[in-house]
Amino acid sequence: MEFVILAVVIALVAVGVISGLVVSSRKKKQLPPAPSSTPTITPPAEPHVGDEAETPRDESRRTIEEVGLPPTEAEEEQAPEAVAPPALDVPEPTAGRLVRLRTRLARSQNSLGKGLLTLLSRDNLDEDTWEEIEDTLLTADVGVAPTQELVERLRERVRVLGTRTPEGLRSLLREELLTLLGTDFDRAVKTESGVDTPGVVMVVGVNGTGKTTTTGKLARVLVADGRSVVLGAADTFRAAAADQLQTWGERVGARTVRGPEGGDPASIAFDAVKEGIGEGADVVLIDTAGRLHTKTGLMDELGKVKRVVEKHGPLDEILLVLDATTGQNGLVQARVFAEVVDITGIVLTKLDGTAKGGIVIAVQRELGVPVKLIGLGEGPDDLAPFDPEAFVDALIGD
Ligand SMILES: Nc1nc2c(ncn2[C@@H]2O[C@H](COP(=O)(O)OP(=O)(O)OP(=O)(O)O)[C@@H](O)[C@H]2O)c(=O)[nH]1
Ligand SMILES: [Mg+2]
Repeated sequence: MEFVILAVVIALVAVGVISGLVVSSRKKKQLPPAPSSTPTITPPAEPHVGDEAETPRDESRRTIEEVGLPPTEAEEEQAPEAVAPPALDVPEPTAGRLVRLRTRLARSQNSLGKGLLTLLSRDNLDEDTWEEIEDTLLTADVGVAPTQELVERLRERVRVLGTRTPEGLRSLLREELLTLLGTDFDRAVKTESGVDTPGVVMVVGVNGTGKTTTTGKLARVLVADGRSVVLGAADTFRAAAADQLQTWGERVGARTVRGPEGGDPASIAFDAVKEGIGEGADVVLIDTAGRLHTKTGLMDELGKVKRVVEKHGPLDEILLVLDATTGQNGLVQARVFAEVVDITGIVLTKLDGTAKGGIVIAVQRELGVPVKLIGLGEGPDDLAPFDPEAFVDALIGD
């Protein structure tokens, strides 16, 4: 009886050893020396840490046909090309974005709205209260002239209408803020040339305001709308700038035209438009630098980029990107840029990180150009079309 059990054990171990040989060539090396002729009982190797993670003994074994050879070095090098391209992102539609992102606006800005409403709901709207209202608006970067205008009109209407209820005052405030923002600007980003060539959009602004991020987010919006996009990396200040843009593009399948670091931004922009025309793209988006290598001023350079691109035809949109958190500084920048290139729209970024949403009013006033887009976060879909009504509602709560 004992002999039978021993024979069965020997047979099992032999099967185990032989099938172990075909499992993998690596495993082979760890096995004890191969039995010479007749299998002998070899004690199982000492278990090591992590042994449990290995294939259990009784799992079905692969045959030699199923076990492929390890890739050769040459194959390993080629491997990445053989891999299917990564799936493209499906960007969110723009409709309803401001609603989705509204809490971000409200979170940072309800100080303005709440402050104003608290003041307006005081029983006695005396001189001091009106002054506090003025201060609140100024603190939110609405700007001196628009603030005075708003307070004057509000005072007058409150007096004439005898409005006293918080709801009544709230709706008057809403109307006045909307008047300041202007409800009849065309705020659509113009991405169609009206002829057979791609629409061309140039994005400008000082460094760090969010130009590249905005260009990337805008490309996503366009792709989501079924348009084909070519990106022009006309920021040659550092190679990483073009990489950053290209990364955005790759996620949605938009190609990036780029040149050498320190190369001529105008010629890259020119090439981007040329290639966009060549391949029948719908839109070409040109990202520009906020800083330069050369001694030429940023403004001279931008003027040149614009002139050179316009050899292909007029630019359809020049977006000035301003960082809302820089407040009044942004206005000074806006003025300088507006002198060199004809700004057609403003993108106000980082509104998620400031209580100074009033800058929207100030900057439109300054340039006479509408805010068209707002940035409400670093996420790829955190760019929303600017809608005055939704904005004011978020500002003062509805
Ligand atoms: N919170 C927040 N961050 C933003 C927003 N837009 C851009 N940023 C961040 O701002 C930083 C600068 O953005 P970039 O797009 O690189 O700015 P840029 O204008 O291209 O900068 P330069 O190329 O150096 O001129 C990045 O960390 C962005 O993620 C926004 O709407 N909200
Ligand atoms: Mg950039």
